[in-house]
Amino acid sequence: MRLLQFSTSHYCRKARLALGYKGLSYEVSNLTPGVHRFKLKPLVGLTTVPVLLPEHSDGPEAVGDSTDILKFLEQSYPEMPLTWGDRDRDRRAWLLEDWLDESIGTATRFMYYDFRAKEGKSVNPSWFAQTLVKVVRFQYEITPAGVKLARDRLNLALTELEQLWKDQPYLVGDRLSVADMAAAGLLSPLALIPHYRQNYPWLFERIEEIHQHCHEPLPPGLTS
Ligand SMILES: N[C@@H](CCC(=O)N[C@@H](CS)C(=O)NCC(=O)O)C(=O)O
Repeated sequence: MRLLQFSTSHYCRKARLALGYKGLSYEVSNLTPGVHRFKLKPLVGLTTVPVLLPEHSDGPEAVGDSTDILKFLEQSYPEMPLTWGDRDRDRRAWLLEDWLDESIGTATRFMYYDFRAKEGKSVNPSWFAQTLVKVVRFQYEITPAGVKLARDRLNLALTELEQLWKDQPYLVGDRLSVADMAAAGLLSPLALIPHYRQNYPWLFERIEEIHQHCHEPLPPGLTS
């Protein structure tokens, strides 16, 4: 199996967490931003990473979108399940997964690139890195008004996640699920932002534990 990715993408991290949790062996190909779309569009009709190439005669040639990758892995590799096969828990886990993917993953991107352009410039002040930050801010229309909406959305989300993770280390049921994979991957960019590190220590403890379960190296900011 091969994962087409950007090494820094939090959506790709989410897919790697699921692959790692299931103990599947795979290779990664790091695509070059910009030209990536010429490779991806003919494969899956999308221009975003991650894309999984199962490289298996029985399966599809390519699976695009991190949620569909998790669904594909769940169906094709039922060992180390990330769902239950029970209607209520599965529905809740996939609902949280979708919310984290569509709403929260976008909000963390806004906060992360706003930080990298301002007080977080020192993370990588090189001309190349700062140009990339500018391009991403332009591409996703990361404006001050959008950043404010993202901040409010994250505040609400973190209040809810704290409640869910307070009594037990799983968002749904009694073990890790697609919801935890999505949360740990898509909130990981916040680890570099001091405000979140100071105010939500429980979040980063949880992100670390999930990465350890999934044998995935820790995200920037959490690496010792
Ligand atoms: N909902 C998609 C989002 C993936 C996504 O936004 N990927 C970004 C990198 S973090 C990307 O490939 N951007 C490049 C582009 O839009 O051309 C998923 O879950 O896979």
